[in-house]
Amino acid sequence: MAKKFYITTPIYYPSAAPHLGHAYCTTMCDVIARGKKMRGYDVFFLTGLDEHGEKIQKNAEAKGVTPQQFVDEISVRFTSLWDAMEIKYSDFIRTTQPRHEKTVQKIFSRMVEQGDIYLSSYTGWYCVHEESYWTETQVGPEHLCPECGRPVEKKDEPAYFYRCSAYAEDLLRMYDANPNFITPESRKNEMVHTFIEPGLQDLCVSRTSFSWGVPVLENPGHVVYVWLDALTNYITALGYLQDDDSNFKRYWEDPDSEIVHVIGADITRFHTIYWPMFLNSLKLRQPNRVFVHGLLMMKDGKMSKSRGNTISAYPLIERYGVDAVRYYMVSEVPFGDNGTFTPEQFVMRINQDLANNIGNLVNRTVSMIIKYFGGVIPAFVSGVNPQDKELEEMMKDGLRHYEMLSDDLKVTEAYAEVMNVVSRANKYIEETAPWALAKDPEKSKELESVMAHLAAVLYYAGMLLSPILVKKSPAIFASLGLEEGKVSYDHVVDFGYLNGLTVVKGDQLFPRLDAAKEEEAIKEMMAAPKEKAAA
Ligand code: ME8
Repeated sequence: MAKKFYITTPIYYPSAAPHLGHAYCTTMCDVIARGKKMRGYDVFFLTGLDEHGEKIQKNAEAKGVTPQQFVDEISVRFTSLWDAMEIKYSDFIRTTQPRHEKTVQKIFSRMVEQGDIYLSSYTGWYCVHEESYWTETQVGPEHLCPECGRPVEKKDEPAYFYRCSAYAEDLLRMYDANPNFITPESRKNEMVHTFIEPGLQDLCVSRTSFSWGVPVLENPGHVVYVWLDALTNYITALGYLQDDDSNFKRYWEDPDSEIVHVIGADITRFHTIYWPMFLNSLKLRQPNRVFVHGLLMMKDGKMSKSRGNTISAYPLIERYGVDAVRYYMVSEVPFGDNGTFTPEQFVMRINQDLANNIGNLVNRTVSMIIKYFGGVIPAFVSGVNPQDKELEEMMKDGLRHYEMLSDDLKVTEAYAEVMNVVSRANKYIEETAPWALAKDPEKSKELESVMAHLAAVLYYAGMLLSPILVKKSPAIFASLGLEEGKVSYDHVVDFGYLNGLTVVKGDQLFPRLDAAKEEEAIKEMMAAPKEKAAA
């Protein structure tokens, strides 16, 4: 039976339209999900929106619409962007959907019944922007939010609390038993030393000061505080405590299902401390991993909706194609590290990797097979040229590394393995010099072998890059004369698979860009008026 894999993005706040930072996280998850599907896993990929909270309520009021109208409008901006980015999610959860709200109420009631949640009152420093309460020490003498730097306000209200102390020990035991639970490792140390060791404060899980949230059935006037509401999306979307809970059984309850949450560093505390505790309360298994990716920044700091220093993915997709944008995200920022978006690097990646490396290999290989063999791919034989074996071994090793690195979520490195093989193949052309072999009738075997090897590399690269190059990968297969149904992961190092097929010359895969001109064009996109950039 196929191995199960459940991957989630954070559910984003639809307080404004999405920017390239949101697209980054979602694209990385899409690439991971597609990669697993390609390898035969049974995959469920969830993304969605976190639609409640004071910030949404205030933004809606400012616009003169209801919060529901407000989120309905912005949700379309998210789903349209995901369509444009070719994101193939299995489900899109919105926390205003009845399936979610009803389940959150059941979860809340159960926690109250169990004594995990109790009624008290809260006084604290509250940041409206981050929707977080902070302690006196955290806000410092100037009373500024430690996360976003905005002024915080003192608040006092009746509120329900989640009893964290009950589960702190379990949490540390769970981290010890699952060394990969939080990756990268540095994030785990930060959680343990900054939050758990000093003693966890009970978490406020309801509000009375605003109304845009899931009503607490036990106590009218209270709405569920946004993190208990938000985090549970990962199970409500699967049908937890609902009539049809088949996906929940399949992707969550099954101990063999691998569960991965991908998040940004800003929300690590919620996913690695509170979420495991909530799951403990519900007597549910833990996810296998919370992977903390880095931020995509602009030169002047973190890209964020409120700072207005965002760049939209749309003009980039329009001008360079979705594959180029997806490839840039995977290759430029090692997954887990922070990265800075610059027009120079964007253009350099396209030119160096896509145009000069893979694009060039496709172009040269197809042209030479047409020129020397009338378009028919010669039969694959091993060991004719001195470099043949090395190239074959590199492909086999590369495949093993690709799988291992992908499974470990070292996504950037995994795809770099594939691009290394492509570079090696371009070098193999220089070394074997097919144009010279073609002039010597004694060397026809050598020439056949070179062409068969190059075609095999195209199949290999087309397949392994397909989770990123969703449009161009089918074009590579088409140029090898393969019909859609004939493409399968099983043949990725099945070197004789292409024998006798007839290649087809297609359009240039990735035309080389005029660097200076394109850098200017991207700078203009970055300077576009905020509303346009966010569209
Ligand atoms: O925090 N670079 O929503 P949010 C890379 N609703 N990724 C970025 C980014 C950037 N510049 N900016 C945002 C929330 N992200 C909550 C989450 S989950 C149960 C609730 C990504 O709209 C990154 O993954 O502020 C970050 O964690 C997430 O968007 C935060 O999105």
